[in-house]
Amino acid sequence: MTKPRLFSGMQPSADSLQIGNYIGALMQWRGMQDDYDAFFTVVDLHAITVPQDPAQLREKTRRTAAQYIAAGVEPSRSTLYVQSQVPAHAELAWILSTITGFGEAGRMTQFKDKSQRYGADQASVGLFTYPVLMAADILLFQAEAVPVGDDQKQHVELTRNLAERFNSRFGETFVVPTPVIQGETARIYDLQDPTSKMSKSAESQAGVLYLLDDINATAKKVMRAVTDSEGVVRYDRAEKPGVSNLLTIYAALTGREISSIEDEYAGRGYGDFKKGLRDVIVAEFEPVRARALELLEDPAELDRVLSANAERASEAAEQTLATVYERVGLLRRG
Ligand code: AQP
Repeated sequence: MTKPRLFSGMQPSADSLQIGNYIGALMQWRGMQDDYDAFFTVVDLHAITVPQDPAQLREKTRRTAAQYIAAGVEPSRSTLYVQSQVPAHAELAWILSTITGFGEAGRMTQFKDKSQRYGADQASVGLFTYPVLMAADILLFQAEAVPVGDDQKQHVELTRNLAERFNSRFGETFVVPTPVIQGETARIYDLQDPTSKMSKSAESQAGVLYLLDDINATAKKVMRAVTDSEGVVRYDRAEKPGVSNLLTIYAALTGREISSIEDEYAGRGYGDFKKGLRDVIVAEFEPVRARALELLEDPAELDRVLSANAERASEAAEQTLATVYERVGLLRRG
């Protein structure tokens, strides 16, 4: 029996992924490989929607792929490749952009956030059409499931709308995908500013836990995380965003209920709680970091694996693209 398709990806926009990427996406990816024909992409074409240094971008792309593998994505079971090595992504994005409303694209909150960060004059058209490229990524593979963090939900909604619009205008072509989002753990916040989403390319790195950071630096960041003056380990997102965020991370990494962690630390204060969390994070990160760094010692082998996987991805993508071109009425080369 053929397995349903799954698509997901991350931008190579930093030297290292952060714990939100790990909990919100990678942990899910790892667990879904058995049940799905999965495509995991390093979305470098998305990363260039904001300025990137060319040499560093190549390095970040390899580093991102190495972290996927180190976190448990198996390139012999799932298709792990680099987006720009499969031209069909950009080709389908163009077609989809012709059926996307300007106002519809303008409502995407990520564009609003990022264009504010870079300033209206610096924000590129590519940043504006980012969600259309993401829709193309997903629809190319006829993916049924799209495991993402909560921040990407709006983009998957747009993808669904575009798939339905194309299907009704040109005939059944695309599978309409469903976002797979893990409730409470779907959004991890910055440790120094626990009302903002943690981001790998954040301006200040003080509140970001990077997978590839020196493990002592990570431990220090956990111990310095912002809490509150109540001194009680208790989940309350509105009143206690810092402690609630730490509880979310603890629960996600251990698979425990938040209430059981609250019980364990009842009457013990934040120092003990942070030490407990630090140990959990260090134990989780250490093997992933070691494996990723080992893979990066042989970039030629990593590049070879990625190229072979891109071949596999191209075959699947070209099939969808050929149907789309046919449906839209483009005259094909004889
Ligand atoms: N803080 C987060 N909590 C839970 N999930 C998160 N994700 C990202 N941040 C969190 C999920 O990780 C995947 C990576 O997506 P991406 O690299 O394409 O872009 P992003 O969502 O914009 O991630 P970052 O880390 O914030 O990157 P930059 O700084 O480059 O913008 C997605 O599944 C996302 O939901």
